[in-house]
Amino acid sequence: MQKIVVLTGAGISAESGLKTFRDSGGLWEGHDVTQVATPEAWARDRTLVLEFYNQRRKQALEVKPNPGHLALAELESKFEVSIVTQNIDALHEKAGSSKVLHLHGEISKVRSTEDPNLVYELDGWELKEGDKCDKGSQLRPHIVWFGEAVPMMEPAIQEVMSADIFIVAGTSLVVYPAASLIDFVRSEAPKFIVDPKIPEVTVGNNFYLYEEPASTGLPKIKDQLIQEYL
Ligand code: BV8
Repeated sequence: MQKIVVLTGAGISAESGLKTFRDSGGLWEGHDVTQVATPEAWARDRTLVLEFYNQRRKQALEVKPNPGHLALAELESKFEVSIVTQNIDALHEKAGSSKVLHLHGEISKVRSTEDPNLVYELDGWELKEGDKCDKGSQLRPHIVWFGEAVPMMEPAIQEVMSADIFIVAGTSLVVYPAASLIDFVRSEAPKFIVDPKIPEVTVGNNFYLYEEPASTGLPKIKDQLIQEYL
């Protein structure tokens, strides 16, 4: 069975109603995301960071997958499909994708500030000051902040290197090391990208370009793959 590996970003969740980083000019309620999603912000203003993620968690719990997520889930009936997402929402899982690697963490999870191996599913949307792990330390979002290492990068590279077919959907390829994953695709693997604003770095890099939203582009790619690669 041919293996498809898909790298997704905030753009695939845009039509489900979740703002992308670039859309809002990288701002949330006037705050620069790269200044709020950091260990320094957590040390300086924990309440602001808790509120930032509580608001996004509340939203993420309410939204539904769109035809882009669903097309990727449907491909599992004909191909082995492995999703590497930069997103912290659970829309791929809600759409039915069974193999999802979250490079930057998951909004529904929280972890101990004392022992990073103590990870919990948060019940509901709100994580509060004083919510503690079993060892008595404050819980934090189980998210990779800017300036923090990306522990899932090695497994993600292995996935991309094993791809027979590679798809990029809804990412500006600005954030590293995630963006460097496109350099690990085998030269013989066909590459597809779907984005209304195709990132510069992929132009002339022999990607099949689908300059349109994921909700229409991914169903088209799905049909093309079934026609040409089965
Ligand atoms: C690290 C969790 C070292 C948080 C995230 C200068 C140059 C280069 C790199 C750096 C630099 N300065 C610092 C760095 C490193 C930094 C980085 O890359 N910064 C960027 C801002 C330049 N990276 C890091 O800090 C990483 N860590 O380097 O650590 C280290 C090593 C060892 C030991 C210690 C330390 C950690 C990065 C992870 C940060 N966390 N997420 C949270 O979400 O709150 S990243 C966050 O931003 C998201 O997860 C996502 O990954 C990223 C946003 O990217 P996209 O998903 O691509 O979203 P974006 O809005 O940019 O693009 C959307 C795309 O969709 C667009 O192309 C748009 O056209 C398209 N679109 C819109 N609508 C649709 C659509 N597509 C399809 N359909 C549609 N309908």
